[in-house]
Parts: sequence; C-alpha cells; structure tokens
Amino acid sequence: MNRRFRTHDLRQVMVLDGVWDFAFLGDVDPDTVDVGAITFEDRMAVPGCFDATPVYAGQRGLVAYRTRLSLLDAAPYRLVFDSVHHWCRVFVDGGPLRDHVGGFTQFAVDLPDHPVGEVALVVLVDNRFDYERCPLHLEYFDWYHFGGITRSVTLHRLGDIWIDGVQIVTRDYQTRAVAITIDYGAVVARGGMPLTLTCDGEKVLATTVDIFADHGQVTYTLHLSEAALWSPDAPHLHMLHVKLGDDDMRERFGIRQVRVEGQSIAINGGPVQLLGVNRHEAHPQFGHALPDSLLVSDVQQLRDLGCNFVRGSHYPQDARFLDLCDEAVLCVWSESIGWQQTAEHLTDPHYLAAQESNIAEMVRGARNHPSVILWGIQNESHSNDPECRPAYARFLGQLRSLDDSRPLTFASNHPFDDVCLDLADVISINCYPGWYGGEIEDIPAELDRIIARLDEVGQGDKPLIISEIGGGAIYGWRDWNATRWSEQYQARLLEVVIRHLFIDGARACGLAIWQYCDIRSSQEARRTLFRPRAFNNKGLVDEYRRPKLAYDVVKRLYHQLQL
Ligand code: ADA
Repeated sequence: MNRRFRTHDLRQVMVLDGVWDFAFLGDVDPDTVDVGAITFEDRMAVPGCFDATPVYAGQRGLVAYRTRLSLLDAAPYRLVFDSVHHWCRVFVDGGPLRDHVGGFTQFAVDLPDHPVGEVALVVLVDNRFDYERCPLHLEYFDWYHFGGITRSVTLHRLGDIWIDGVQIVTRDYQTRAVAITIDYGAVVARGGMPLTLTCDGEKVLATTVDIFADHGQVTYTLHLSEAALWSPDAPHLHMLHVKLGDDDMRERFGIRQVRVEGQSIAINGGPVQLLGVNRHEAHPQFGHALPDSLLVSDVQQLRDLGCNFVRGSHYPQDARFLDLCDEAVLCVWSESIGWQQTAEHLTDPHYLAAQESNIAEMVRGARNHPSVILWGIQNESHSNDPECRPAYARFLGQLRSLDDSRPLTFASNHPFDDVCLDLADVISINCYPGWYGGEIEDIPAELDRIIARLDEVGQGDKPLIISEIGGGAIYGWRDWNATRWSEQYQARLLEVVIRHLFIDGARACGLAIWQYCDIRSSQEARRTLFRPRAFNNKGLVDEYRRPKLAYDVVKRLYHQLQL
C-alpha cells in the first residue's frame, strides 16, 4: 500500500514489513498446530512469496511466519494485512484472532483486548488447494498460485473512536459535486464529536457528529468548484484529509464520472477508446509480491506500448499499482478473483459467500482510484448456464450496491449462448480465433460473427470490449516458418486483430490483449502439456518483461490510434 496516499497524520501506525521468522510445516492440518511449539528455523521477507525462493519453489503446505508487536497501552489495536496468499490464521500472544480466505485483498484483524507490552504475532499461511478452506484459489486456474504474506502489514493504534474507511464518489463532474462517506468505529457512543474535512490543504467542512457505539456512517456532499478534473488528458488528483475526534485518514482521489453512453464508455462526457492488455501480478522471482521498482517499470512499459487500459486479470491488483495508474491515466478494469467456475461452484453457498467477501474487499481497496473505471467478476465462468445466472445477478447486484458510480462487466467466453449479458452494462468477450481455432485469416470473420450475434440478441447497443484475444510465442523463438509459438505468428495475429477492430472499423470500444507478460501457470499435467515451460506464453513481453516482436507491432498501432 502506498503510504503517501492512504495515510494518517495523527494515528500511530507501525509498518511491520521486514524479515520475519519462518517455518515450513508442510502437509499439516492448521487446527492441530500448537503455535507456541513451532520451531522457526528459517527467515522470510515480508512482503514476499516463500515459494518464489529457490529453496521452497513449487512447494505447497502450511507455513508459519512470526514477528513481535509492541502494544504500548490498553487502547484497541488493529492489524492490517494488505494481502496474504491464500488462506491464513492470525494469532496474537498465542491466541487465534481470525482466519482469512483469498489473496490479493486487504483485511483487518482487531485486537480489542490484549496484553500490554511485547507480544508474538504468528500467522499460519496455507498455499495448498483446499476447496473447503479456500474456494477462491483452485489448482486448475491458468496461473500459478504463489503463497506467503504478499503485501505490507501494519499495526494501527486506535483510540475510542476511529475512522474505518472513506469513500469518495463524484456525483457530478460539471459542478464538482463529490459525496464523501465516512465509516467509523467506536468503543462507546459520544455526542458532538468534531469532524473536519480538508481538501488539498483547504478546510472544506467543519461540523460535529453524534457517534453511535460500535459502527456508524456519515455522508456529506461537497462542491469542490475550483478543483481540476481527472481526465484522460490530465490526471489531476486531490488529497482529502478527514479528521474525526483524535483520529484521521488521508485519501487521494480524482474527480471524474464514468458513464455508458450508447456503445461508448465516456469519461466526463467524452467517449474513450480503450487500448490495453490483460495483466497478471506475477514475476518468477517475486511471485505475486511485486516490489515498487517492478510496478513502476510495468507502468512505464504499458505507457511505452501506447496502452490507456489495463484489465486486472483475474483478481484485484495491488493498490500501489492503482496509484501509478491514477497518475499515468491507465484506465483499469478491476476484477474479483475467479476463473471458469461452473454451476458446481456458482450454486454453492460456501463459494458464493467467499466470492462476496472478495468483491467487498476489492471495492474497498480500489473505490477511490479514479483510474478504476469498470468493475468485473467471474472470468469466463458458465454465464451460458441458466443455473449460474442467479450468482451473476447476485454479484453484480452487490457491486452496484457497494458502488453505483462505475459500469459493470464480466468477461464471457460464450458469445453465442450467454444468458447473463443483459445483466452487464458493458459487454466483454474473450475469444481466441487464429489460436485455439482457425487461422489468422479467419480472425476478421470470426470477430464479425460475434458482433453480429450480440446485435441479434439485443446486446448490440452496449459498449463492447474484446477482453481477451491473442496467441502464444516463446520469447526468442523466431522461425522461418513463422507458425504457432513463433514470435512472428503472435505479431501477425495481433496486427490483424487491431486493424480489424480499430482501423477497418469493426464495432468495439475497447481491447485488452491477452496478455501483457508471460506468467507461470498451473503445474497440472493437463495444463502443462499445452503450456510450454509450464508458462502461459501469450505475453507481449516475457516474464522478465523482455519484449517479443509483437510488442513493437502493438506499440506502433496503439500509438497510431491515439494520434
Ligand atoms: C482464457 C483465460 C485466460 C487464459 C487464456 C489462455 O481465456 O481467461 O486466463 O487462460 O484463456 O491463454 O488460454
């Protein structure tokens, strides 16, 4: 988490990142572990992925991390984990406090009653596949599920009243009307608590709030008439500082409105053509725990490529990446975790509950980023099965109730028989003509057939994004025959796609090429047989971000289209 933009002046926050004690426990049931008896024989970086280190590479099992906390007084404290992969149980002073399911999202662990002084913080982390414990990470997904404490950990000292979160939504970009919702927590009810809001250093509201015990919420609408807009031309950003009683919180935001207007997605009333890629958050040496240097270079490379759009496939991206996208005007599709789920999962209350938590955590983490212009769910799941429709309706309904200011979508790979398209604001289609079926020459006709079908089923009046399309190329494999897996084949395929969609004028308002960089994939035999090196090799750059031939082709065309 980038602490410059989501920070506190008054609240005491200790960053716990560093080197922690570590133990690989292996194939052990966490319910049977006596955390006080664990022998910590190794050390591990936090944030980090233990299985991205050569010694633990490829290993799955229960592991334990340990560090020490200083709890200076009896005030309530809160631990904030920005992400742990992919199941964990948190213990303070030997006592279990909470479990968490799923990586890629932030969660908090409250310490209302605790000893004063130095105590041990132990986190049991599990990267095994266990549907019962963690239905959000399944082995068959087409990416490698790394394990560990993958993003920052902080310890917050809370007072009697504390701010839980701030949501900032542009209600009208023309009048700069912005709705600010503040969630708070409190030990006891209190009347007349002072609240001030300061925007870019200027006080914009001073009032008092009657605080209810436990949790409460207040909303104000501000008219920041002098504030500059965030737009594709100029990404102006603002800093809101909220002070409630003795607690405070800073949130960076942008003023802009995203709307669907006919077949376009418009930002502040102006239609945008989305030229982008899908991006997994992975690297062979860091797993999912990408250092700042890599996030910065990824964003630089995406801009160099001429992208103005990134689909965060297939899970919520790091808030530090979103900060960089806010600044670089890379519009983001933020998607909750999911991959080709069928009715088996989408009708299972256990799965539905876990997915709802992931959606809620995603929205909480990404809602104030102006770059996030779309919410998405359930990549390539069975949206063509009427049994799955209630789950789609439920998740999209949940998203709308958490944030009604962004259009909703899901990537469908069922363009000809989808039964959920009417639930989405933006139609997004994944397809692989010229790769899994047919030849490069067949691509234009296949894209036209998909578009014609959407028109036929009454979905043609919505914006259309081709949310995945591409082909594999092994980095460095340049071959005279230029067939599949060669760099030439991939480059030729993507040239045909971009030309057909945006130069020959097929109807699409956006494209997310599959994919930005090569990624390690599932180690299952059925997948590795079709994935040389056990990697998904459809990246424009390889896993070390070295460009393939297609990079230059896409770069030339994307830049030309942006002129
Ligand atoms: C799907 C899926 C991607 C990836 C891709 C591929 O469309 O959504 O995650 O697996 O196929 O490379 O085949």
